[in-house]
Amino acid sequence: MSIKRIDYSLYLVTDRSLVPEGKTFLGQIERALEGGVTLVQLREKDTDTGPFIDFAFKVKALTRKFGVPLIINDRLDVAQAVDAEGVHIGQDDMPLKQARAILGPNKIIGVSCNTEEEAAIAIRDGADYLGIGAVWFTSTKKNIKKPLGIEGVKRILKSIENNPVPTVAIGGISASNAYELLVGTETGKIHIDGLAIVSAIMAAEDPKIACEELLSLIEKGFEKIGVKAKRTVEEALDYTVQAAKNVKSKTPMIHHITNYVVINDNANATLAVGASPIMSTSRDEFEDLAVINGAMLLNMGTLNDVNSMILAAQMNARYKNPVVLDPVGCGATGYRKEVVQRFLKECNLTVLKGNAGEILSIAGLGGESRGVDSIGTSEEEVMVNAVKTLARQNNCVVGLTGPVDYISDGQRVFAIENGDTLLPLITGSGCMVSSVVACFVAANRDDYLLATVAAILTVTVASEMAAAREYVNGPGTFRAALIDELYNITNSPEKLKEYAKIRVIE
Ligand code: 3NM
Repeated sequence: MSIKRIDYSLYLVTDRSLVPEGKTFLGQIERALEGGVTLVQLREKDTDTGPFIDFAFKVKALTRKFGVPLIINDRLDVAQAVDAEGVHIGQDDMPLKQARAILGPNKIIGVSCNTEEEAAIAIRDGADYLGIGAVWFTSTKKNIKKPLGIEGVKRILKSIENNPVPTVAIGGISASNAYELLVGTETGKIHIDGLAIVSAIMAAEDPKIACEELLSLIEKGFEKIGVKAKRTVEEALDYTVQAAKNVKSKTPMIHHITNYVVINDNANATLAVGASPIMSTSRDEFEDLAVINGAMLLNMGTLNDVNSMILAAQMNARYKNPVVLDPVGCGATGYRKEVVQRFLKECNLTVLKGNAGEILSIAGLGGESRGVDSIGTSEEEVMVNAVKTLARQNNCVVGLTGPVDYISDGQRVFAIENGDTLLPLITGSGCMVSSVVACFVAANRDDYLLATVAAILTVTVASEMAAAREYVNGPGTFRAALIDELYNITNSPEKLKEYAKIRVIE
C-alpha cells in the first residue's frame, strides 16, 4: 500500500469514443488538466497493445507536465511500459494480490467495488483506493445491473469506517449531482475522497470549464462536510504545538541512513525532540526495523551504498512509514545528480527537504550547489515555484531551507522567517532539520505539509533561543545550545507560537 498522499478530488477516466467532433482525445485531456483534474485514468477497452502504449506515453507527457498521477486501467504491462503511477483493476481483472506482487509497494493500485464484501477484500489485500460504483445508470458503461444510489455508496463507506482507504465514486456523475453525492454519502466518520468521471468531462465542449465547475462543487461539498485543508497561520501554529507533543508521546523510531559527518548530531537532535534514532546500514535488518519504525531518513551527504538506501526506503514504504530525503549537495556532481533522480523515482518519498541550492538544482530552475553550500537565488517567486512544482511532480511535500524557508505540498505554500545566522556556520544544521522533519512526520501522519512546517519552525525557533543564550559566542557553543533548546522548546511547545514568523503564501 502506497503511503503517498494522492489528491483524488476530481478523477478523470478517459473514453476516446466520447470526444466531440472537431476535438482531439489528447486535446480534451489537456484541457481537463488545465481545468484542475487531480488524477487521470487511461481506459482503453478495445485498443491493441502497441497503440495503447503509444497513447499512454502521450498522456503521460501531459500528466507529468501538470504533476498529476497517471493510472492505467486493467493493463499492468502498459502501466509498466510507460512507468505510470498506478493501475486500476476491476473485479474480473488480475487479482489485487498478484498485481501488487508484480508492481511492488510503490505503485498506486485502485480496485472497483460494488459491494461491502468486495470493499473489505480489496482493503484486506492492500488496495490504495476503491472506486465505488456504479452510483447511477450511465450510457458510458452498458452492463450496470442495479446502481448503488447515494444510499448504496454510503452503506459501503460505513462498512469500511473502521479500516478506511481513500474512495472515489463513479457512474453517472455530473455537475447536476456532484454536490449532493459528496454531502449525501458522508457517514459522520468518513466521506468519499473524490469523484471519478468519464462523460461529463470527455464529452464536454470545453473540459476546462466543465472541470472548473465540478471542482468548485467538490470544494463546496467538502466545505459543507468539514473537510478543509488547514491553510491559515493560526491553524499551522495550533498544529505545530500538538505535533511537537505527539512526537514526545509517541517516541517514534527514526531509521537514519545519513552521512558520517553529521551522524552524531542527527541522533542527538532526534533524541532532543523526543524520538528515538537508529543508524543502521545493514540490509539484513531493514525489514525488522521497518516493522517498528516511525519514519525513514535518507541523507545523501556521504553517499556510499545507494542501492541499500533505496531498499531501506522501499521497505519502509511497504510498512507505510513516511520517507524523508535530504539531497545534500545533489547538484555538486554528475553522480549526485543521477542518484537524486533515482531517489525521487524509486523511494516513494513523503518529504524532500533541502537547501535552496539543492532544491533549485533538482527543479532545474537555475540553482547550483557549490560543494554542499547553498548559493540559491533569493527571489521568492522562484523558490515558491520550485517547491510547488517539485511537490506536484513527485507527489510529496517539499521543504526548501534558507534565510526564508518555503514548504509546499503542491497546493499550499508556507514561508517561515525564523532562524539565526549561526545556523549555517555549523555543519549539519540542515541535516538536523531533516532528522526533526522525520520525527514530526512519523508522529503526525494526517497532514505531512503541516508536520514539516512544524518541524522546521521548531528547529529555527530553537536556533534563535540558542543564539540568545549568554554563553553562546560562536558556532561551537551554539551547536551545544541548539540541542538543549530543541529539547526545551519541545517540552513547552506553546512557546513556539510566540516566536513564530510564518506566512501563508498560497
Ligand atoms: N466504471 P460516466 S461506471 C468506467 O461502476 C466506469 O465501476 C463504473 O462513466 C463502475 O462518468 C463507469 O460517464 C462509467 O457516467 C462512468
